[in-house]
Amino acid sequence: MIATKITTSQHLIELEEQHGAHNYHPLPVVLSRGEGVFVWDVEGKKYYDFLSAYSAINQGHGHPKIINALINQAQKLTLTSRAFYNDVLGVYEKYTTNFFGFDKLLPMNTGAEAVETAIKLTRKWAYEKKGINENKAQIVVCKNNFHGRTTTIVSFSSDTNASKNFGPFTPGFIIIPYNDVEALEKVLSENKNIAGFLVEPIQGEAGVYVPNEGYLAATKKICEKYNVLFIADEVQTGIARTGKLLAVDHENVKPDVLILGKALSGGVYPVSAVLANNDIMSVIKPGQHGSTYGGNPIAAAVAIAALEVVAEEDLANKAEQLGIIFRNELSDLSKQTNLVKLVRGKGLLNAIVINDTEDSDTAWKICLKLRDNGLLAKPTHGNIIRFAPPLVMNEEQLMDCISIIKKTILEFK
Ligand code: IF1
Repeated sequence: MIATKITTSQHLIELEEQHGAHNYHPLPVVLSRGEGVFVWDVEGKKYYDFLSAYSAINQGHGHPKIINALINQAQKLTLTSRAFYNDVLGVYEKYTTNFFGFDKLLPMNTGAEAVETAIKLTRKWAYEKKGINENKAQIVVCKNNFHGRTTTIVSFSSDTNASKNFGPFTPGFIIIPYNDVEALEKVLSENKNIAGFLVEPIQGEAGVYVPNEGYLAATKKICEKYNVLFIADEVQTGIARTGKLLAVDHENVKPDVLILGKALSGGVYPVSAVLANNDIMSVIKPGQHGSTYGGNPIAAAVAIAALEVVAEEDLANKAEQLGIIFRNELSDLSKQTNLVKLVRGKGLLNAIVINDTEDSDTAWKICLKLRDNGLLAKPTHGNIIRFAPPLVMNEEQLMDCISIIKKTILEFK
């Protein structure tokens, strides 16, 4: 039993520095408790969480319904593997396929695993249903995509920081510009071996890039025209974050393959999933794909609770309404200071673009000041600060956060 002596933030940072791989550069704050929209650091200072673990905590920290589902299931049965059935998985699969309107669900754990699953499913469908010659399938992706960090996924990243020296890379991917309908039409009309189009409805990591109205509907139509699967990566934009249950719902687009993660479990447990209809999902036969923890009883119980919270607390409409207030208030700010170039986003997935060069540390310094003023956020690439609070935030709290952001930026030197 490691003695849990009183430790300071600094000491805990030093522990990670000495004993942990340096694969992150966190904002210097050490959190020890979370509740709703708030987190507390080791010294007891309270903050608004304006990142929500990159949209995994849409339901707020420690939501009682989800935590109770975790505790109750953990005390009964945690893991069976898929060698045997368990009494929760089928219930979760039924609930979740109905919730999103698909025939089948393939349960995994992390977002990247779900993206990899979608890639394998799409390729298998291409060979066994579309009739593309084996090992010839291509999947179209977008420039500045972020779909996770496995070797195959970084094989089609356009961010050299994500891919450099991780080769050799997986072939079979074509990169086109994001938000460019003609680019998709061109590549699908010229190449008969396209199996799927993998797209984020809003590019989160790239800096909350919202495509033109109609982009998702137009690209879905083109996929139908060329019998190509439309694969929506809603790991970050899904689960009510952008003001609808799914970001594709803003354009009434029904993906052929839907990828979920993050807030599917409300940030309580790693849960991801791939959903598709029978004509696609039926190509996966026993023993052809899976994972030790995929579909475990805790994941199933937690995800049901997390989705029930989304429905019961009407989180999509909350995100929609609060997002409108947020962007209006922050747009005013861009008129008061040239430090803020613009505000963009949908629902409660927003970002401000700081008027400085990509490689400047201005956004980082602003986030340090936001931290001092009681609000936690972090820059994405360079000069963009993403703002993504839990969707359970109320209007009074949002206004409080907006005043913290305005104060911090207007006082920033
Ligand atoms: C990190 C970024 C966000 C995702 C989309 C799949 C995944 C993610 C659209 C993979 C994960 C996370 C990864 C996390 C930080 C965060 C992130 F900054 F990395 F890019 F949100 F924008 N599809 N995004 O956003 O899911 O395997 O992580 O469960 O790697 O630091 P995962």
